Amino acid sequence: NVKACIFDLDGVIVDTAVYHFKSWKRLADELGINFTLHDNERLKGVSRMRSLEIVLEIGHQTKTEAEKQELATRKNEWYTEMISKMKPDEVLPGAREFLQQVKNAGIKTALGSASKNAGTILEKTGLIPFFDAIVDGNHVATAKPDPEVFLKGAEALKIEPANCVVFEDAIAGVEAALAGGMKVIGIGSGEILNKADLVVSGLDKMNIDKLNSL
Ligand code: B16
Ligand code: MG
Repeated sequence: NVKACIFDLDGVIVDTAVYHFKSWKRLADELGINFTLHDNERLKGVSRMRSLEIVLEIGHQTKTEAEKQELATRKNEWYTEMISKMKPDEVLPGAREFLQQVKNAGIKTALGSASKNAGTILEKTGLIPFFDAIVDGNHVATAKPDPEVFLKGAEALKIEPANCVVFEDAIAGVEAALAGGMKVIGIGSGEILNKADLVVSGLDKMNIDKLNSL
């Protein structure tokens, strides 16, 4: 008896990883760091500051706290410039349709994202009306794999964690959901997300029957 679905944003509902990559790449180029698309995998689901630290680690560079703030801000300015142009057709296949099915089934929905830019992305893609609650990087103190972001989502919906299902594409996110006592559906590869209760390649492969079969 699933009463709420909590969705991660990047990698589940939209693919903003490409914009994150372009802006981290631009910063890395300026710093003389060779940052590849493969390296970018390590940044998925991870906070902005931790992402910067990973980029610096790849380049064997150290920066002061103040320098890191400045670099993270610069990356975010390029990133927000790109996402300000996002359109509703950038929603991943099946995501809007599944959100609608969930709503029609009387199941509550929340967003549980690490991004501080989640509000802008939902607005530009026209997805705000699909969510009963939005919890993002602006509302949490601890990052995934800590369950805080999902527990806050459940609390906002007034649903017990045991009756919530989380949709996640990152290992840290799957761990966060399990740590919060929730069921989790992995979006992506079953090999990587092997702790999830079920793994599908995308929300286009989801339906209410699969949700209730958990
Ligand atoms: P921002 P999610 C995460 O979103 C991204 O996967 C991750 O790559 C990014 O660093 C993080 O948001 C923070 O984003 O810089 O916009 O605050 O997957 O948790 O929806
Ligand atoms: Mg994600």
